[in-house]
Amino acid sequence: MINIFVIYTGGTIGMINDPETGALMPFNFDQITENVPELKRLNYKLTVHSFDPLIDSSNMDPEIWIGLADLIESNYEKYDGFVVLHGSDTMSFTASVLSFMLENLSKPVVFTGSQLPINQIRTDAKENLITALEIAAATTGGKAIVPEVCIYFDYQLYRGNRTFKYNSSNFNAFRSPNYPLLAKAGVYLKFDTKNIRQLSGSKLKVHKKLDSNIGILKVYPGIGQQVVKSALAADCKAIIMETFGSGNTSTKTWFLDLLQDAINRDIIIVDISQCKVGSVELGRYETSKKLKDMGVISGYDMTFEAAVTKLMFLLASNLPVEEIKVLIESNLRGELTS
Ligand code: ASN
Repeated sequence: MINIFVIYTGGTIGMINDPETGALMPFNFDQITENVPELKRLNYKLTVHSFDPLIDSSNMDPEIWIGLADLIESNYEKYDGFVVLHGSDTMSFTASVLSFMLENLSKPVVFTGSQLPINQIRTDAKENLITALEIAAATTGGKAIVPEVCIYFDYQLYRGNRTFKYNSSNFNAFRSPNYPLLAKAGVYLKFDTKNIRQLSGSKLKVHKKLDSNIGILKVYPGIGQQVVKSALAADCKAIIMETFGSGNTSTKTWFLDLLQDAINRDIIIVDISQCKVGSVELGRYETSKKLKDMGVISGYDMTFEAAVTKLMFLLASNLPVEEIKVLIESNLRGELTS
């Protein structure tokens, strides 16, 4: 029988309304099983680990991510696949960070959740949960079909580190504009194997250190010198700079001088675009040529979620800054196309 380890972290899927305030808050796993009698008809052995306390995913943080990676590592040999029930708000961050922490993954880690609680009549939770379990259990020739950290939501299976939460009110909450779907669920569950990462054959290696010393500089026309100065003066090891179009910024001397000064202080500046589709191409325009010359690093087509978590993972590695810069621009887990 197929053995699946379900990790229930919280999120809307298992929430009920607080009788006093009316606000949605997480509730225990029994509430999930009671509402999905179909689970008994699946021929899988499910083992459930519930977080204590269960959380709304807005309270997710690196310490919990390390605990999650640890939990998967210590149960890795016993199970065929993992399903993580998680709030949708930060699901893309958690899926991204786990893709970096779980090196040489050969089993599915499928994230899912829902936009409506499982006890509501029009809920999207049941389909998401049942199909996520089927994906975690799917094998061919004795091997997992999807040995990746992925997100299943609203009939679509995505590579986790390519997603972001796009919609807070519809069931199709996620988008992955720079990487195609891994599978689509309709009458059949159709895997697109050419988009799924192949196994390396090496043993799982779990990285359990993260460094969140990261700053953000989101540029906009008219951004003031003081704003840029304070963003770059923060005591950070790396700054994610969210730029225009294919990685462009103002070419004002004061702006470029402030960036150069930060780089001289060994702060890594990673350029990702405010556009959700397409890639940073440093040097394509005059407005990014100088960035490239001074040593700004390209985030290519990485999502913000992937960029933040990749930096947390790499900054904790204790590698020299120059090596970290090379790795940021490299494709480590299918998170970027360079
Ligand atoms: N606030 C919820 C969470 O992220 C949203 C959801 O799950 N749909 O925990």
